[in-house]
Amino acid sequence: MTSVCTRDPFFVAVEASGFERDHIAGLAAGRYAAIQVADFLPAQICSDVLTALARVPFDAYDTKRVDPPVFRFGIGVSDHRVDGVLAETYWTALDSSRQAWSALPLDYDPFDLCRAGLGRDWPGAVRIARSGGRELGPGVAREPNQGFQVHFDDSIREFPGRLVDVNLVAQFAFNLYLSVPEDGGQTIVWRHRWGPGDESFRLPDSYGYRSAVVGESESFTLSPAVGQALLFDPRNYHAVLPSRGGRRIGLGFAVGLTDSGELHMWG
Ligand SMILES: O=C(O)CCC(=O)C(=O)O
Ligand SMILES: [Fe+2]
Repeated sequence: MTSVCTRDPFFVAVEASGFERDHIAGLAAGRYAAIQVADFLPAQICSDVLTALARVPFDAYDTKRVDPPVFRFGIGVSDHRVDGVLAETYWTALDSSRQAWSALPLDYDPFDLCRAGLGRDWPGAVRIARSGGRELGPGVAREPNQGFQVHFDDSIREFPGRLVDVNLVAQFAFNLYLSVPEDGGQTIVWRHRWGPGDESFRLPDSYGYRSAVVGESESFTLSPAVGQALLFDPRNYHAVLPSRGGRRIGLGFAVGLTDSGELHMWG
């Protein structure tokens, strides 16, 4: 009798002590679904960045589209997408966001450190992406205390006319966790990608979907730890569970692998 395989051996999260070229290439190729790196940045740096962020006010993402609310410091492209195009408002908001980040009492840019850590073993260039010749933002600090709905991220679907000035052959989402709650706050990733039938599960006016959209798909659940970095393919549906006891703050940005083997990041 042949045995029935119920788990996809390639739908796994690898744990490593740093971002290795083979793992990033494997994520792009579908050999892995996520890469987790504990102690990605020194604990002192994580704590200094968190202390700086704890003293400044966070805004909410557009609460009509993002409910329950998610707080953020810095801006992302998702709040400035109008009919699949990046609106001019993004650039004005980016100027204010750059000023707010550079006013933090830190003598380095935490996103520079994240890009350097992610690219340390990567053979190609690692840089911030451009859109229409202009450099996009480097990322955002996000605080989804009440969780993220089940959703996917795919700039090629969200910005069909193209968001970045290069051809992307793979996309990743990067998160570095700076503060995690005592309980809850797990990230769940399902082995399910968008299909046209999924739109019947879409929550009204929301970025999210009813959780039934993922059906019986297999999933893995990650409990973030302070200092840990997570890189995954955000075309797989994912969600963040609500937190209890403490803020859940992370730095996040999108990463695109280009057709010339570079890694381009944006917020
Ligand atoms: O905070 C997380 O763990 C994941 C957030 C998310 O939705 C993403 O990175 O695309
Ligand atoms: Fe996401």
